Amino acid sequence: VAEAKLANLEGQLRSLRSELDHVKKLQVFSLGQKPGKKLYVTNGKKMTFSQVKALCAGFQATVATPRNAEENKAIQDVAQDNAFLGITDEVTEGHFAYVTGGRITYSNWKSNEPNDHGSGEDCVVLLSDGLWNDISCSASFLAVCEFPA
Ligand code: NAG
Repeated sequence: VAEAKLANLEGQLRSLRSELDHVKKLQVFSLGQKPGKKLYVTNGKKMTFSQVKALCAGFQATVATPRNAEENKAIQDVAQDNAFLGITDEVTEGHFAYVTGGRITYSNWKSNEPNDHGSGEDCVVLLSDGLWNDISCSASFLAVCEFPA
């Protein structure tokens, strides 16, 4: 009886592995995933920065954060619209840092930005032209999450 149950479980495991393999291949194909490159995914929705953080965290992901020009372009291509980046100066005004920790080592600010305009701007939006502007964290922009390479 125990042997029969084990054989049955082994069969189900084989079937699940095969199905998972199939789903992974479909995902690579449909998202244009590149080996060794971070994956950026948008839900196509505009939301506040805290909502974007919560959305990405729910998928064990983080908010899209470009570390170089190539990643900046990859996010721009996925977003096709103004999108929040995982960078803020909420901790120390004027010191932009990754939400995941550490001062930024790459930036692509639009001229005269960041300027902490009006009542203050602690978040960062990637504009459709690829340049960055600091913006209010309570404004709504496209959500783009980042999955590790
Ligand atoms: C404002 C922008 C501000 C920018 C400024 C430049 C919004 C809500 N505010 O319209 O971030 O620094 O233009 O003149 O987009």
